[in-house]
Amino acid sequence: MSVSIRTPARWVVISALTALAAACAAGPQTPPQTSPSPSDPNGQPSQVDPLAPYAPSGHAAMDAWRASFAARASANGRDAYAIRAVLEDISPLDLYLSETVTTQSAIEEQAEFAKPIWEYLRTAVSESRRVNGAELLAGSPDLWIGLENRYGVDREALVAIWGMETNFGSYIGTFDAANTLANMAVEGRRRTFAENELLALMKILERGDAVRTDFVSGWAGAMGQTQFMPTTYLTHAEDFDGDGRKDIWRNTGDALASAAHYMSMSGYEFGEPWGLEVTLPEDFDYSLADGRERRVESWQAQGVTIVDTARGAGISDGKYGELWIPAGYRGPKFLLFKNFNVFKTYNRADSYALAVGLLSDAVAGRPGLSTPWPSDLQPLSVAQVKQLQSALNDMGFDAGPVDGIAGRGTKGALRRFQAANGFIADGYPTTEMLAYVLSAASN
Ligand SMILES: [Ca+2]
Repeated sequence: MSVSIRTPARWVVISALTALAAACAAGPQTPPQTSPSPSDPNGQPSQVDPLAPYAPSGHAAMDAWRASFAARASANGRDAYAIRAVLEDISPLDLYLSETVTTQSAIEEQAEFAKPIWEYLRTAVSESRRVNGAELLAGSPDLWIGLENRYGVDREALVAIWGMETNFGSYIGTFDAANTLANMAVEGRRRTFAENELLALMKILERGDAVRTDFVSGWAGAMGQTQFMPTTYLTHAEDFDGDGRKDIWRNTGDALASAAHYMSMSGYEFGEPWGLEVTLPEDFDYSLADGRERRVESWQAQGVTIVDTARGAGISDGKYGELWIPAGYRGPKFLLFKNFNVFKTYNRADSYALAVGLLSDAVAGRPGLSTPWPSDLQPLSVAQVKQLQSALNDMGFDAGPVDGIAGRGTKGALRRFQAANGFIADGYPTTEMLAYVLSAASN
């Protein structure tokens, strides 16, 4: 899609007016203010009225929403200057406000859920990304040491997040966060969320951490080299170089420090693996891959073996980990630790966190996976997953709602079917397994 950032021309006018007002206020002949006046971020009196009519956006519902939201933001205590700056230049985007339904459903589609995991990983953890990440790690050792010392987050994890979010700062999006979030609010399904993010943008301006023209974002409002939503920026952005701005757009140190601060606050464990590849014995009880964390020593007692013996030796027996089998018994298997969940605070998809983990290992020069992905397997379509769910439900295996998403409930039900019918009970839906289930259900 080719939506460019709108030049905030009116914002320039407002800025000039505000500067003029400030200059006048500083002069000796300034008349006394007749009523309490809102202030700009520097505490200067402002002539900006947040509730004065805005120029029409060309979209009636957007204009009505803006008038209402400006009043609520003002009642919420937001500065007149900041309200006006955020709401002045909004305009309808087809992405959110088009009449066609297909565009709307495209918004909701998350790439992580649409492709088999190995296809997703092929682009997310590409060889060029590994090479670029490794070069960036080697290129500025002082930066990485400084970040590790201050935040306790491993450099390879930081570079992997940076690579995943914006290809190391090379693609930070072409939207304006204020406009895209305003569109989201008008569209309506995520109005409360979007309005809260817009209030955060206003607070950022009030604090002076960034300026209005900084707010470059992706289509959903995530900003800068590490794709922070405005509320995350408010709570976690950092001014690493101490120049008074939290510039996650242009300043790599600020961006990476902000990501490191966020990961640190999410419980990142320095020097610990996010996960380790394991192998399982042939008679392994796959129902143990149920999302429950167990001690490493318990896993070892079940025959779970860490492939990288050197790194495995550094893991304490009492550490808790979850067994994860993302692509069935033929594919790679993992013990996942705390840092995997820290990656998921960035993006809740398991496949995203796995990509971050594998990329972090790759840029650190660690060996890749010993077991290949079963890429010959054809993933089930949504319609096929529904058939599977419905057949499992008919036979009493309780797959939950027939929604076409092969989640935890579906996999658990399939596992119970497999165990009852003499298959390896990995719960992984293949076309072959679907055929068995449909055949059993029709008998
Ligand atoms: Ca800075």
